[in-house]
Amino acid sequence: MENKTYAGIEEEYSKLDSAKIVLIPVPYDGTSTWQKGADKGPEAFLNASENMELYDIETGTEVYLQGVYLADAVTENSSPEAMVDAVHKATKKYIKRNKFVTAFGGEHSISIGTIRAFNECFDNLTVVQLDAHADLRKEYHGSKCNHACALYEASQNTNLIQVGIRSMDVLETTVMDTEKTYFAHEMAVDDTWMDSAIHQMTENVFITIDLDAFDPSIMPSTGTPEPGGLLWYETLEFLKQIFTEKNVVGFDIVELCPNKNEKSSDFLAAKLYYKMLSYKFQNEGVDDEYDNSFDNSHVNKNNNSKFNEEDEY
Ligand SMILES: [Mn+2]
Repeated sequence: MENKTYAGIEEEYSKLDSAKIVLIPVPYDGTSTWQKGADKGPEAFLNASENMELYDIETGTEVYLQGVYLADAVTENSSPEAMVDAVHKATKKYIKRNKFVTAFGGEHSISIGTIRAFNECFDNLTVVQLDAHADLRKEYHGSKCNHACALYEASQNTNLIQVGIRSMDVLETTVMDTEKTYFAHEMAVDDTWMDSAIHQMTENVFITIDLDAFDPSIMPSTGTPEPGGLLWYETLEFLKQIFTEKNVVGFDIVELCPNKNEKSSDFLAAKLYYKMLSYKFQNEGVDDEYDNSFDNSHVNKNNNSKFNEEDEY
């Protein structure tokens, strides 16, 4: 990837030591079943980000001043399992350095690694998934790390809330918690879904956005577009409410499948990412010290701690 800094920001805002935010690109597309191309997502997203205004009108902030470190891309692709391990490791490394960690895919299976890391580092984690597809298969095409399985693990060990769902296999109904699932056809006729979903969240929230959650009219460049998706302002309203009321500990955005003749999707992804950072840091001064609320005492106190296996960071 040619991009040296995120959004072309000056070097002083892009250094790991001082940056509060870390962005991990994961250009992985090993298991997609229909249209390939999500491996080109991070580059298209970064290129679009370089052509974006860095002042956010709504919050009146320039969030890049908080510092954004563009990490080395995770390029491990020898197997879906090895990719997930590499993403898990990179994510955890930066969480432990007290950063606000974000990732950009790549297909949705990368989120198995990010969510696993956040779930190990934060108590009572809620995962909010915006997605057209349930992604709850336990195994698909011989792997537990297929994109169709992206949220199975989270369904078993986190408080998973699924939003925008409009496509799934009948077998997934046996895994799905319908009390915490907001189907697109119901959201279309019910304006209480946002409050209801937020009410079900614990304090620590990780957000995973599969861009196919959006309606294909505004987000056509994704591997498996589905009609009847989320629109821009309702999505921002929902996200803003989560960032305001909860402790969002990190997020990832996946499944941008760029098309050289259709650039608006790349810009939507770029703007969405920047908006989420703007909401996260809107009340934080540039000189305030960031505390990602990860408690290092977990690591040192207890020798049986789940952090011991790979503390070499
Ligand atoms: Mn998905």
